[in-house]
Amino acid sequence: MPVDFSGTWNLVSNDNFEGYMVALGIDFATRKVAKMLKPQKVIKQDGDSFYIHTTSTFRDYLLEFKVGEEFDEETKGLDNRKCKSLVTWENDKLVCVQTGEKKNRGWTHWLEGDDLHLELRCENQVCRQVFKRA
Ligand code: VLZ
Repeated sequence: MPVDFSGTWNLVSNDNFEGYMVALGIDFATRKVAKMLKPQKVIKQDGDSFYIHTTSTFRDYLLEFKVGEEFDEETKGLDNRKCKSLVTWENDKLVCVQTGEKKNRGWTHWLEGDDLHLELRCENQVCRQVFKRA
């Protein structure tokens, strides 16, 4: 059985989100609000087609892509940059490389036990998030 990320997931831990937001150039006031949030992710996976909706009381962010197909991403409501994004499988991990103005930008999703993990990378900062099924 291939890995299936589908479901509704609630954030339970968020390590160094602050450092990640600073690396993205998010302003102080926005960071202050954003780091208090407990975002929820709704993921719909159909084979290699993904819908990942990150929602919160403050901002939300929708990403739709197919694994292996590069797409133009505009991080509206986040740092508002444009990048070329490509998501690939690395074994059972879903790895995104976001090529653009920011070096070393991307993220990785994987499942560990009943938890959904997300590592967010930008420049020299790594944010580690863990989600549990709602
Ligand atoms: O996740 O790129 O699941 O896009 C945080 C919303 C969304 C809270 C972070 C507001 C998106 C923040 C992380 C205001 C600055 C992300 C991908 C992997 C899908």
